[in-house]
Amino acid sequence: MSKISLAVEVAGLRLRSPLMNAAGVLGMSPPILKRVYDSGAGAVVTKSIGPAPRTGHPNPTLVRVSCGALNAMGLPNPGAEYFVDEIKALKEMGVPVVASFFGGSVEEFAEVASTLSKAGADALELNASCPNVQEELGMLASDAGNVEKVTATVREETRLPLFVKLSPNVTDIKEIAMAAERGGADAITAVNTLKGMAIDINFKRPILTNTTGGLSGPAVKPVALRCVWEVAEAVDIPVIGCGGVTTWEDAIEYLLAGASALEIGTAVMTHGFEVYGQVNEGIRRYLEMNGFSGIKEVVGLAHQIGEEQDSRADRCSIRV
Ligand code: RRO
Repeated sequence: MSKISLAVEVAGLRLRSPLMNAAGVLGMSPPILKRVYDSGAGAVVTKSIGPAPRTGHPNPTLVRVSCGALNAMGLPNPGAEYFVDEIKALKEMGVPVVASFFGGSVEEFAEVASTLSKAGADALELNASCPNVQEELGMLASDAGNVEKVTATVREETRLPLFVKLSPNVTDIKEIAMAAERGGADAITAVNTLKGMAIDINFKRPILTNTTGGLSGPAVKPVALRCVWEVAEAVDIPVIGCGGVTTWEDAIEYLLAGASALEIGTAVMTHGFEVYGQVNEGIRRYLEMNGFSGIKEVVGLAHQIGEEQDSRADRCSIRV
């Protein structure tokens, strides 16, 4: 049995493993999230919680596509007040909880953050990036000014570690990440789903009732990995990678790109709860075989090697 620890500290949150589930994929039922933890995750992330109960979009809300899934759930959730007991139940079971949350306005974001902090969550993940919203703020993560304002307002409501989850559906994710950092975010989660759609060729109509939805799974990994790379270069706070992580090799790529922790979502649908244990084991073997003593030594390493290559290239071009 290997002695290498997979423990990480992200924005002041100590986790026994860098893995979490991605918000939404497994809902918010405490026994199901407990299974994620028992399968090897360091913490669990709830489905995004809003200020009031919400049924979400009518079915169909999920469709499998090649290399992934498209969803347009429409933020279904029972409302923050209802969720207080669910957080308490998870805490009683010894599970570290990251409460994902959203609002339709600056005030609603602040109100929900306050309720979830008091409920005993270990950290908050501000969902600035649902692709399936038509609220007052639209998709928050598409506007740097709004991201900074909301993050700063939420920051005043809570002392908990605050992650801000960004969208890949923007021109320049670095700009948005820097706005979240200025607003007081402790970490950036990169990224939410990529906006997409699927059409039923027999009915000749979009399959999702919402027409468009968010693409997740292996199909988005190269895009999400690029986002993590760019965000890691733009901010000084930790980055949490999210998008198509299925194997330990995916996880290592994300760590090398600059992620300090990872969220795994769609792979649970395709590979079951075991995915957390399998990815943990693969990371541990990789660390061992490459002579690393912990995760921290790998985080962002590809950037340093990139710099070395650049300086080698400079030296070559001077010689030429
Ligand atoms: O509920 C959803 O439709 C949803 C959310 Br809140 C999100 O953040 N990302 C996504 O793909 N779907």
